[in-house]
Amino acid sequence: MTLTGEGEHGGKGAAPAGDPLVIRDLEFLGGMAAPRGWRPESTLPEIAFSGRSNVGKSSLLNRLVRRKALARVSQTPGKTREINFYRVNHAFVLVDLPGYGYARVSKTTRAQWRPLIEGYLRGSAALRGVVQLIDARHPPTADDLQMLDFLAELGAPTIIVLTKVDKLSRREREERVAATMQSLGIDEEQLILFSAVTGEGRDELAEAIVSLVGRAEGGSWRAP
Ligand SMILES: Nc1nc2c(ncn2[C@@H]2O[C@H](COP(=O)(O)OP(=O)(O)O)[C@@H](O)[C@H]2O)c(=O)[nH]1
Ligand SMILES: [Mg+2]
Repeated sequence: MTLTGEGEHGGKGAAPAGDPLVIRDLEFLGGMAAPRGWRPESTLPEIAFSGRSNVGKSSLLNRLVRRKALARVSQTPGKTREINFYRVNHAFVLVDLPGYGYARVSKTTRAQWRPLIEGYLRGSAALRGVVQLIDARHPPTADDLQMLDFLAELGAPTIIVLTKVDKLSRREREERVAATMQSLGIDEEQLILFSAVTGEGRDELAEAIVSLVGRAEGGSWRAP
């Protein structure tokens, strides 16, 4: 079975030509609720998605896999408390981390998430990379920067996605891209502009993920 499903589609219901990630099979494997709690036994490569609550993570995941409700689009930010695992094409696993930094969530609840998220990121031997979401309309929050520092310390390959870019004017886009590259010290190639409303950036993100998973043939960046 190929990763991208290339050459296996055609006819009725086929995805558009050139789709870097044709979803032929999608399965929810389960949720991890505690740092050393249950997690799937799957040893397939894992790509984790991180961002503050309400950044648009569920909407992005749904767009990515072309499903209406893979990840519930939440009206109640901060509700998802587990790390959810979704297997794609029997080839790799999308890992939906709980949204962090939502003010209305109690300090106690937030204190429980951090060890869960950090424990997973430190402990998953199958993790190949992280997609970090940042709201395109605002500078990265203190929580965003803390997460990025943590990822840098781990050495995890990281893709930065600016979400909800449909809400920006052309001029605001340019300003936010320049400011983000400067404040995070990254190149334009490490940055993906995304909109769950228009679908902008979906294929670019899919391609980046396929590439991270592909690199997994050689093992994790932290493998000995
Ligand atoms: N305009 C616009 N709104 C978005 C986009 N993505 C998410 N939203 C909205 O932002 C809110 C939070 O989205 P959700 O996907 O639940 O965020 P999550 O908490 O990070 O999973 C919802 O009201 C979405 O409809 C986007 O690309 N453009
Ligand atoms: Mg969500």
